[in-house]
Amino acid sequence: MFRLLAKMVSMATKIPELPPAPPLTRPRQDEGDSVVLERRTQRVEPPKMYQVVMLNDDYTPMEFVIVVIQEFFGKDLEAATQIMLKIHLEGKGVCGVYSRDVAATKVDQVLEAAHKAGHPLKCLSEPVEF
Ligand code: TYC
Repeated sequence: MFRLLAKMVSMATKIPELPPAPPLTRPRQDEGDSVVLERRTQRVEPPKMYQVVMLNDDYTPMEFVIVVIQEFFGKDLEAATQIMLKIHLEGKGVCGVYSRDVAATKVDQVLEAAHKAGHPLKCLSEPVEF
């Protein structure tokens, strides 16, 4: 009877054994009592950007190009005039930088406006090189 009682007390007060610990992964316990957390910063590539390049030609009136640059690229008269002159003197110039879809839309808008007005004005979009 006493032995049974002793066994019951022993079972009731015994600290249960822990299951075997899993292999150490992160977070890691080092020799001391500190926990080492590895910080992994997720780096995301910035989205590729596209510049809309306008090309010079001998026929499209300067005034038309200035209006187009103001209208579709949000430039004021002075900025649009400078871009137009750069294109006129150097053969091409960047009107703006956008995501791929927006740049493609700008190109379509310019080409449609030029075509409707009967001018040979051309522009294209290309990825910006860093
Ligand atoms: N070269 C044109 C002219 O002398 C003007 C012009 C400027 C045309 C820019 C196109 O993208 C252009 N009338």
